[in-house]
Amino acid sequence: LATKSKQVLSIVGCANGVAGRQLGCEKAANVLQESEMLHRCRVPHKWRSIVQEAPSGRSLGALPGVTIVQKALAEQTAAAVRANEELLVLGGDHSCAIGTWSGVAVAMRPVGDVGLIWVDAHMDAHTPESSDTGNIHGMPVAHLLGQGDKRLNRILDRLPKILPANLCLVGIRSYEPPEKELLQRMGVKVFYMDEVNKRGIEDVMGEARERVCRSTAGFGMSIDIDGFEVSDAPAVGTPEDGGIDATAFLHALPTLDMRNLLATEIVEFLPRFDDDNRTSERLVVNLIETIYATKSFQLATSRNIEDRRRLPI
Ligand code: 5AB
Ligand code: MN
Ligand code: MN
Ligand code: MN
Repeated sequence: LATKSKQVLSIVGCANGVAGRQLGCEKAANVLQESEMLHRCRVPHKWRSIVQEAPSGRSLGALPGVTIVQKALAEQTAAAVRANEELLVLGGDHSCAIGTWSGVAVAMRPVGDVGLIWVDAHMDAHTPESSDTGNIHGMPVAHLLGQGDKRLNRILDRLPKILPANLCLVGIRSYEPPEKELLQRMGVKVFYMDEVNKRGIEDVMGEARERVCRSTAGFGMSIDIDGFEVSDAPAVGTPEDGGIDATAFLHALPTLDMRNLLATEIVEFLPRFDDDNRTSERLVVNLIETIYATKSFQLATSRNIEDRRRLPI
């Protein structure tokens, strides 16, 4: 692990969009690969690959195509984890979480379970049966927990990829009753937006990180940018008012112990909806820079946040 601080960040793009409410997320990986803002990012990085979407229908008609793409993505993320690479996945609509975390979980099986912090406005905990829209970007959480369609919950192996106790959702403010029932029944911790507003995002993310690391070999973050305030991330297909303040989130990140962060994914960026200042693209790059500057600093100095609070740096 110690050598990871000197490593180049490996980026896997997933150019998928048919599982979203609106088409367009499939353009994000290529936009980010060409992004001047990302080129100037002070975290050294290289693109490992971009997984391309297979032709398929929309809504539940996308399921066969999504299965093919997510298996290919899972093979990429598993290979990156096995090679001890520092891994970032850039989506794509949020169905790419099925591939990202299936690959990470299967590659980590010999070491232990994987914890996951899910930052989102939505629960993404539908099954094909419970969903009103049939849009698979609203279903990755259920499938990672082993629920739903076997084509999507048995990628690379037949086991559930994330255990309920190792999962926390943060920023939630839009969901349908069957999603809440599933998560409650399985015992998944949800930090709703009203709790974030009361306690502050730093406190909530600290508790979430602590929970997902209690009995795991490391943790990941799946960041749906519609979790943030719409003015901070306008370029999304399913905006919801009253989200996480992005500046507060960026300030909270360096207070988290990131040393056992296994991978991050940033999803649901829909480039054609960005504003003239490219606010959403800027947020994606700021998230990458803050997360990986924090992690490499903590590894290089072997300090966690408790040490940093004691020592002047
Ligand atoms: B996202 C909705 N619950 O199932 C559905 O952006 C929205 O990945 C899902 O969080 C939003 O279609 C999925 C109404
Ligand atoms: Mn969302
Ligand atoms: Mn989502
Ligand atoms: Mn969305």
